[in-house]
Amino acid sequence: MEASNILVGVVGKTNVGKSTFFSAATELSVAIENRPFTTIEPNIGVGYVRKKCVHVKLGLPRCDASNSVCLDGDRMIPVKMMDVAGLVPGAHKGRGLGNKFLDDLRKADVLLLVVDASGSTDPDGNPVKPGAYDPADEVEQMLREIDEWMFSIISKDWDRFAKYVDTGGVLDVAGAIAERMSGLSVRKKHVVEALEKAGLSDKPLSRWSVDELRTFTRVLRETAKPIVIVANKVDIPEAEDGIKSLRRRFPNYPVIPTSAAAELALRRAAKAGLVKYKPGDPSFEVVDESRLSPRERAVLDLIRNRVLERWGSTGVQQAINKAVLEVLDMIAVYPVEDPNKFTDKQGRVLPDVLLVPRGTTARELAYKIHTDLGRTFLYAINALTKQRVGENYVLKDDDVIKIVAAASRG
Ligand SMILES: Nc1nc2c(ncn2[C@@H]2O[C@H](COP(=O)(O)OP(=O)(O)OP(=O)(O)O)[C@@H](O)[C@H]2O)c(=O)[nH]1
Ligand SMILES: [Mg+2]
Repeated sequence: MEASNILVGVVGKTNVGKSTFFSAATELSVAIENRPFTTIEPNIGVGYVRKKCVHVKLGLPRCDASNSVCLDGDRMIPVKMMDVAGLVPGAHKGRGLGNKFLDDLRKADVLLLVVDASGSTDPDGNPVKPGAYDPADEVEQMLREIDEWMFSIISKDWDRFAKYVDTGGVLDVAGAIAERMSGLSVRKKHVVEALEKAGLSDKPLSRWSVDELRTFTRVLRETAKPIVIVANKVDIPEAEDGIKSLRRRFPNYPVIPTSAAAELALRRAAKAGLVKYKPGDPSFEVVDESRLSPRERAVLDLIRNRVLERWGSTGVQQAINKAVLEVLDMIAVYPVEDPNKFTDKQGRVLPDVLLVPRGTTARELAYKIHTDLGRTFLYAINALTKQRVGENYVLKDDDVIKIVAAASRG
């Protein structure tokens, strides 16, 4: 069973650490270099949301995680991730690599906007001395580029579409807009919300000014492509001021202090058996001091002092969790066959976990597992309480659920 269809997109200015972040999160090796435009083709991989495994809550000694991984009581739930080429201001006018590559992110549900919090790259991504630039300006420039990209998609053929909706007797205007933008993973609820926020719910589309269409685009971006600001390079002391500036100028965006390079180094050290470290941990443990080279020791000391003790973590896991669990508001649900033993047909304990939007009902879950299961749904059993629940039961985070369907009887 696939754990989720969520796609997390990694975007931002060139040379700020997007691929480093992606590599740390997915453990794939990709090209990383200190120069602009290292990445050209998108990198696609699997990262993980980290969440306490429900087997711990249930007091079970262990589980048999199958579509996910259980690391000593922490469920690592896969989500798709994509790292794309870097932007520069004016990309929508063709500067740098342009903005066409953002099309690869059309299906993204949430964007991680990686910025250089240390201010050590100029607007074109060239290395400069730390503190030379304000990362809040970088965020502003990047949001503008993302908006220009969306505007170019939305405004294409807009007049014809607007006339068709206004004169063609289309009753469901939001639905028509959503359908037109389904390629951008825009859903009707996003459109309804954006129309309301932009104050355009009742205005015929053909009477919108260009400015109104731009406002609508920006608001739609905020709802359909929500953004978490990954304030990277916090291992560099100048990032201290950068974080303050970001939080001051963008109070409505989550800002996660991050050191992607530190996370990458820790994961590699853990893989090599040099340290004990789980992604997202506030600290690590050296396995055997005598096995560390002086250089390795220096790097680990730096990570401990400048990143973990100062910021609490490397931020990579926190950014993914923030994006999926808080911004997208996903909850974890564990489907089982036997609600008493919490096992599947093969007797595996809590093998699968699914990420579903909060508000998902038992029947909707059944549909996600299998269309037949949804169609022939009879009732569900909440394995935590052993109670029978109906099709409209709204799932809660960490629910363990057995679905009983006509097709599965006998
Ligand atoms: N100090 C520091 N450097 C970092 C960090 N993350 C990445 N870097 C460095 O930043 C440079 C660029 O990293 P990449 O991951 O290639 O950046 P990118 O954003 O993917 O760049 P493009 O693909 O060229 O747009 C490399 O030298 C990295 O080692 C970090 O957390 N701290
Ligand atoms: Mg890159």
